[in-house]
Amino acid sequence: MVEMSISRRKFLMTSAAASALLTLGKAPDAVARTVGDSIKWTKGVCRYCGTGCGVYKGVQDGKLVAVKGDPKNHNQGFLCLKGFLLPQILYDSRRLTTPQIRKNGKLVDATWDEALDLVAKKFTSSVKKHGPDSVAFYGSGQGYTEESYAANKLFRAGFATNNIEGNPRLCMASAVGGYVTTFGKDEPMGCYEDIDKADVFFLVGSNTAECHPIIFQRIARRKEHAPDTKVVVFDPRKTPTTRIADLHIPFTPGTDLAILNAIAHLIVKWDLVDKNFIKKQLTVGEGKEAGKQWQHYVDFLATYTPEYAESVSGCPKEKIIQAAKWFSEKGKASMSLWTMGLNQRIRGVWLNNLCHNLHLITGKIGKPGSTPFSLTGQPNACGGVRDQGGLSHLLPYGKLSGKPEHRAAMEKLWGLKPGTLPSRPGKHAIAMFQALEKKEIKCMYIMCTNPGQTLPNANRYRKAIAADDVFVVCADIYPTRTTELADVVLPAAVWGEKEGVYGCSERRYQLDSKVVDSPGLARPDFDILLDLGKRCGFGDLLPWKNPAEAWDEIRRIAKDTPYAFWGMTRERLRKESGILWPCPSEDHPGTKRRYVAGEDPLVPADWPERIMFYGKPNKRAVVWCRPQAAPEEVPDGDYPYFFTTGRVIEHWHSGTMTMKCRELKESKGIAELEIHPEDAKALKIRTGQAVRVISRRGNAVFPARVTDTSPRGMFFVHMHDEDRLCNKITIDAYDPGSKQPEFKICAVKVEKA
Ligand SMILES: Nc1nc2c(c(=O)[nH]1)N[C@H]1C(S)=C(S)[C@@H](COP(=O)(O)OP(=O)(O)OC[C@H]3O[C@@H](n4cnc5c(=O)[nH]c(N)nc54)[C@H](O)[C@@H]3O)O[C@H]1N2
Ligand SMILES: Nc1nc2c(c(=O)[nH]1)N[C@H]1C(S)=C(S)[C@@H](COP(=O)(O)OP(=O)(O)OC[C@H]3O[C@@H](n4cnc5c(=O)[nH]c(N)nc54)[C@H](O)[C@@H]3O)O[C@H]1N2
Ligand code: SF4
Ligand SMILES: [Mo]
Repeated sequence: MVEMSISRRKFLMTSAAASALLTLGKAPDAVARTVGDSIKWTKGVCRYCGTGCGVYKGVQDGKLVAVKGDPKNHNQGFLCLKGFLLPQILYDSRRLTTPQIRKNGKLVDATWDEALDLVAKKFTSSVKKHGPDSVAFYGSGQGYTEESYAANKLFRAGFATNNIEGNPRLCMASAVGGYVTTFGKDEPMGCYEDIDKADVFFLVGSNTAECHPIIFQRIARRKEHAPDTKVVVFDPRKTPTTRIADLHIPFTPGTDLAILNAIAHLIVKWDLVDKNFIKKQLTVGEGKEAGKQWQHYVDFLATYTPEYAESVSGCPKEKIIQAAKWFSEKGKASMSLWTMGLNQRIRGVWLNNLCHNLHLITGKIGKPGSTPFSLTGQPNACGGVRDQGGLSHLLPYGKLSGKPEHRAAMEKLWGLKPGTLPSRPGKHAIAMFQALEKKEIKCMYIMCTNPGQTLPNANRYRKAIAADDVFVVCADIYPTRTTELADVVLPAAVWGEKEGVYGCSERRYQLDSKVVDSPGLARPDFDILLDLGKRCGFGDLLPWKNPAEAWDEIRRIAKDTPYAFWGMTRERLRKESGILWPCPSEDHPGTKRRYVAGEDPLVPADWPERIMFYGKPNKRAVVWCRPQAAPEEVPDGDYPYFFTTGRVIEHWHSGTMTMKCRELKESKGIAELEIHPEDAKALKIRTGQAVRVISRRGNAVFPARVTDTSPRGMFFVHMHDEDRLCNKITIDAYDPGSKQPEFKICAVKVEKA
């Protein structure tokens, strides 16, 4: 057989064609023809991105052989190629199938008893000797809700520490900060159906085409049906997303606060604000004098003329004016979607606030097609970590670990003695790895995430994880850049081999199904955590026989909170293709638009307004004055270029899964440094040449690709290549509010390697 690398163009075309085939309802036939007729299909969810596409998993002769889209789910049967190729992530020969313990520097096979007894002994004796905060858990927006919940309970109620974190800190923390400061409660208020009703899309710092392909496809479909639809993309780079844009707003990295404020400035100047909505539903900042509030905002915006924004950002003012015109046009529905270009910034929360502002001042919110919508990256960052309280400062379902009354309420729900839950603040992700570095944290359990590759300033934190006198446990499905540093490696069951609930971007909770057994000794994370809990003496806290029992407890914990999903029984989730919360009772269909009277069951029937922002005590959302502020590190004489990192459609984060799929590895398997032709000329660099990228923190070598996708003065690489660690270069400075690191911007120099 001739091994030929398929071109990327062909790859993308194949992806689209496969998707098209499936929506035409040809899927069962087409897939069955390639895999045979005796296939058994079971409903589930894609385990990759936060789009949360519904799938059917096809099993034949005890093997997961195919995946097809669920036509009844929001994705209407469409999937991207990563989704179709999921079966391959189960069956690579490199799967971890045996627990391993590091002895004399080498990982050697062990039994579960040996491995978990050792983990239990290390964690419990560390708590005894050094106190509860000497242990920590670092989890993931890719674990099931039941798994994250079990870990949360084990660490907070069992070990009595708030050192519970996860990769959503690197991803969604600024979105959480934005929602909470603006609306008082986390999570989007809109839904995917809004896409079908929107006339104008703002895609801000989001490469939707590559990172949320099925959402992007829905936007493209909307444009096809309503050709007047406008798509505006705010991104310093040209991407496959900017390619369908009616307007691309390019700018110097880090200057989009000025642009978003300039858009608000114009809307106010043109008097296209919704005065009635502002008067009845909003405040400007918190604690401002009622009468002067609006004027305070108008005064704040005075600086942000389009001319000023152009001078700060380099984006021609005509483009900013055009974007403002489209967004604010009366009678048109506007939807904004954003992701890491905004969140991974030291001003991530502010940027989120600025997106919300545009919707609030125009009243383009809570109506079909009009909504601010933060796209979630991972399949269960919303359901399993944000909602369920898997970050150090949170407790389940909107409660905070720093609030005595919230801890007391949780203690009651969990049947704990008053005072059991710790009041000491836990550490956020970066602080946690810094505490590991200082040996304040001595034992860490890492589950379903690969921080040895994906933390910023990786040299520093890889060293901390690898240090001899700390004890790090890592549960994964393959050897990774983290397992290579860990003291104990636990083989986990993967998607398809276990069951649990995922919650995607639009508050849709869905049940993912087990269809095959895991190989060797690999076990579901849920079972491993329960087993460890027992060995540590906390069996009573985790009394469930299976994830379904834990789910019932979770439903009970969430009852009477704004997350109300009591109505989502396991039976319903098994039958239905996902339900959007709030869903307070078993006969409730779920809620498309939150806060909206007549739609959201938590808004009282006699509420006189269209919307009730019940997350805030005064039921008003907040318009925030957030000024332009520079990134932590900008180019200078020594490090003259911007460096940014991100994603391509073929691969997933650290590549542990997608690099096991042949078709995906062959397309974009290697991280290339994208260099603008002018920079390449000045630096005398040609495509294919090895280039060393150097920051104040570290360096890595990439083959160059000369292309005009990045603007002059800015380099891009994708983050998926475990042999070329871009995070040795990135910066670990973080947003003071959300503590989310500024992956998207740092300064570098380059030299030929
Ligand atoms: N194929 C694929 N899909 C994924 C993932 C994956 O690994 N692979 N991961 C999932 C996860 S967890 C996440 S968080 C999402 C991420 O989804 P996205 O955020 O869409 O992806 P990124 O490529 O990280 O970054 C988006 C864009 O931010 C731009 N950017 C850089 N600097 C700035 C700036 O100063 N301002 C603005 N406005 N933009 C800037 C970059 O040029 C980039 O195009 O994707 C999810 N989907
Ligand atoms: N340079 C740069 N770095 C970034 C970002 C960026 O934009 N640029 N983005 C950041 C963001 S937004 C995110 S979300 C993070 C993601 O960072 P990570 O979460 O570290 O990356 P993943 O590759 O998704 O890691 C998931 C791990 O879980 C394993 N796994 C898969 N299924 C299971 C399972 O069922 N159980 C267990 N125990 N393990 C499993 C996989 O093999 C993999 O090693 O990266 C962050 N890092
Ligand atoms: S768009 Fe996301 S959820 Fe949907 S199939 Fe692709 S990777 Fe999976
Ligand atoms: Mo993410």
